[in-house]
Amino acid sequence: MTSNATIAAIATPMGQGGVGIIRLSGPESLIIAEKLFVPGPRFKGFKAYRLHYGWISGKEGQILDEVLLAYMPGPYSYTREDVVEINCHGGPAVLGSVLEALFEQGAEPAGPGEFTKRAFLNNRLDLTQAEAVQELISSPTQTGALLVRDKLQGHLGSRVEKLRLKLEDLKKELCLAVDFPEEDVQCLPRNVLAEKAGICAEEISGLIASHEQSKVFREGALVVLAGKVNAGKSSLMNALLGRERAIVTPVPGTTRDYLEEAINLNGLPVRLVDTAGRRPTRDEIEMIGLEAGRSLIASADLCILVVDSATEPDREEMEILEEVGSDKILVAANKWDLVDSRPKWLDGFPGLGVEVLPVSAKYGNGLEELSSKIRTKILSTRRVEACSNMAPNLRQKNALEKAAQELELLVNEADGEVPFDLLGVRLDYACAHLDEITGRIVSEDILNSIFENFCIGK
Ligand SMILES: Nc1nc2c(ncn2[C@@H]2O[C@H](COP(=O)(O)OP(=O)(O)O)[C@@H](O)[C@H]2O)c(=O)[nH]1
Ligand SMILES: [Mg+2]
Repeated sequence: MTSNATIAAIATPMGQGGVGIIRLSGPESLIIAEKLFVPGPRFKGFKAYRLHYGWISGKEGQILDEVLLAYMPGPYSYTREDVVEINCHGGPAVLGSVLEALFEQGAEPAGPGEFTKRAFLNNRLDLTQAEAVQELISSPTQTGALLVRDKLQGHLGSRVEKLRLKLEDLKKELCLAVDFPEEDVQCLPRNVLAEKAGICAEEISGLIASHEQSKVFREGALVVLAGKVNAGKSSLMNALLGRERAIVTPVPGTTRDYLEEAINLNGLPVRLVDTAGRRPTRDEIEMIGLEAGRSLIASADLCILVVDSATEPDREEMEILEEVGSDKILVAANKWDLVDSRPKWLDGFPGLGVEVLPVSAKYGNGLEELSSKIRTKILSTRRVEACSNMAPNLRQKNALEKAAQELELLVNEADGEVPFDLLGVRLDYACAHLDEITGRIVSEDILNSIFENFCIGK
């Protein structure tokens, strides 16, 4: 499946940087690079895995850049092919001219993710590791990146592979039972088959659950600020962001649409949303804004109900509490700076199982406590830290679900009269779905859809 072409691309992001790297991979890598490389004074020929100082020249012999060139012969390279990496200066024009010179010498432009795809096709990585490369690069926070590292090392892949081996063993036992039907009972009693398949299905369910649990680290948790007009939602949004993003005025109904901004809560990526305040209205624009707010609140991982500490929560605020439920809500008692003593209404809240945190968005008080509460509240329902280092991505989760479905069907059917060879087909299907995850057997379509989301140069 691997193409024989030697491919080249800029591997570092576009823009200005101290260094920009151009990567070549394929049988002609060194030959092409050699044609353009003008060695520095102490050069004594290319040595594998060493840096070589020199210059890259263009077609007319003009110097394009001063570089460090590394030669990594296969199979000990990223792609397992011969790889050359040229460290140039990191400017788009410099990199562009060096890349063009390589194309003139016969290199072909690399497609999206083609280096990693070649690494996969040459068995240096399984598919879960190849996908982890992309997941690692796009992790929004360090904690999120930490969760991907085990996958990059192949731990998810080997876990899935182990599961597959268990299913294969079960299949062998099943075949024995089919071949020697008279010994049916001794070979593989139906209840044992069901039990073994059930154990595998459960293990798969565990992996599926960790997808949900770690989702917040990949996609960010949705935290929605809700409440009545003028409670200080926009002020709190700005205070948490640390800049004046939302317009704040004493005029009720200042925010009519919703605003979304990303923040990093100690490793947890959060999509923080400010919504229009609740109040009865006939204004068409405001009504649309309120509706948008409602559906955001409904899909939020956490809702912060912002209330004015000086006034007892009223019907609209209680309505939000009921809509969301105590699991997914925190109350921010705002404008705490304006109250002299602890307001009486607060005492009614703990009974509802809702936590109330005093804050002053205007003066920046209570924000750290609020931030850390937001984080722990979101994570407490997910047990994220414990088990998500192998969390499958969406594609992998879908394949796991299909595998689990086959096994669950098998468990049910094993109890009845369904013949063993038909039950064996369920095991085959389950294995095929697991193979899609590791890439042991995978269609060209799936491969393309995975790698086309990669950047060029990866
Ligand atoms: N004293 C005091 N005033 C605040 C506080 N937070 C917001 N305000 C004021 O309350 C008014 C409404 O604030 P805003 O953030 O626009 O409320 P929103 O309608 O809920 O978005 C503005 O005049 C703010 O300056 C606070 O913590 N203390
Ligand atoms: Mg507002």
